[in-house]
Parts: sequence; structure tokens; C-alpha cells
Amino acid sequence: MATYVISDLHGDYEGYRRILTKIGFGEDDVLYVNGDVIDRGKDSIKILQHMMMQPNIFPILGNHEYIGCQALRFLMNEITEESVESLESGLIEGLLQWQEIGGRKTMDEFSKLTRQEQEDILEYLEEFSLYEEVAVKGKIFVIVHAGLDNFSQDRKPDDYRLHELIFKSPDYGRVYYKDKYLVTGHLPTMAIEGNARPNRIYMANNHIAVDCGAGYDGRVGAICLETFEEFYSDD
Ligand SMILES: [Mn+2]
Repeated sequence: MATYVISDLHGDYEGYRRILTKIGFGEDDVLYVNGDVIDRGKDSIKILQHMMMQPNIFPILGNHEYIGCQALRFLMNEITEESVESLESGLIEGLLQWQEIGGRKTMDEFSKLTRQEQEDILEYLEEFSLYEEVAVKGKIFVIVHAGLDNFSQDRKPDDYRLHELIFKSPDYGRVYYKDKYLVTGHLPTMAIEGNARPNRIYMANNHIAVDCGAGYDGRVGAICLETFEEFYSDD
């Protein structure tokens, strides 16, 4: 039995399946998928449909799911007077914003589903956790998509609002918790300042950053929380 974290798949279904094979993912294992499963790549929905059938895969919300889910929920509803009113209050902006960050392909994929399949996808996305705190072999890991904005030692993970968790990356040069690891995605590790190992999992200062750039010509990386062993979809 082992516990793994992956992140930022961005529609790379092949990378996702390869990493599952690499880690030998089995029924007794647990996998946390730390947000941004969707957008940019071509198989976002395909990944979600596979994930939702695995009782030992636990999804965590990313900014792409947050924005995409609202847009898709709106697009599914018939245009009514009420929905047009809500459109004026920012939804158009959300739709445009989603297009800009790569939502087009996800929207196309979604549009080809049956009504029931669409409903299943939205219900699944709406169940994503905001974060997970897990203890593995005496070590504690706080797994959250982007970071802990407005961090303070006194705040429990539960005290953070959604917007503080999914948009802003942490300062990777700073230790947030002395006795816990902060496990994040969102920022490809090649973009972490001073990181000498681009597109590999980054570990320093009690941070573990796992976005290895799938969707940006990178790959999928996985970390095992029991052993800190790293796995890559293209090795
Ligand atoms: Mn993100």
C-alpha cells in the first residue's frame, strides 16, 4: 500500500495512464490528484471519466476546475431571463477567462457527451476537495492546488477561503510549516525560482511541488509520500 500525489494533468490522458502504470497503481494504493486535470490538452473529460470510477483516487480542486465548472454549469442550463441576468453579473467574464486559459478543448469534449454524462462530470467536479491533510508514516502533508495565500501559523487549512487556495503559488524559499510538508501544483516546477531541476518534482524548505509541466510540453510527475520516490510519465 502506498500513497501518491500527481498534479496538473491538463488533459494529458496518455501521461496520466503512463504514470499509473509507472507507479503500479493498485487497489490498495491511494492517489491524490492535486487539481487542474482539465484544459489545454485534448482529453480532459476522458481523464475525469476514468478518475471517477476509481474509489482510491481523491481529486483536489484547481483553478481550472473552479472556472470551468461554473462555465459548463451555465452552458448546460437553458437561457432564461434569470440566467441572462446572472450572465451580466460576471459569467461572460468567466467564460472568456476560461477560453483564455485553455477551456476551449474541454468545452468541445463536454459538448459531445450525453446529457447524463455531462451531469455526471459536473457532479464529480463539484465534489473536488479544497485541500487534503494526510498523515503518512508519521509525516503530515497538506495537499493544496496552488498554495496558502495570506499564510499564518495560526490558521488551520480549514480557515482558508477558496480563493486563497487555488490561484496563488507560495514562496518556495520560505518554510511554511516546520512540522508538515506543503504539497502544491499550479506552477510548473521549471518556473520555480532557482530550481535547477526543471520538469522534475521540487523538494525544498518543506515544500513538495509536483507540477512537471504536462500541457506545456512537460510531463506528469508522481511522488510517493511513504518513500519520497519520484516517478515520471516519460522516463
Ligand atoms: Mn492551476
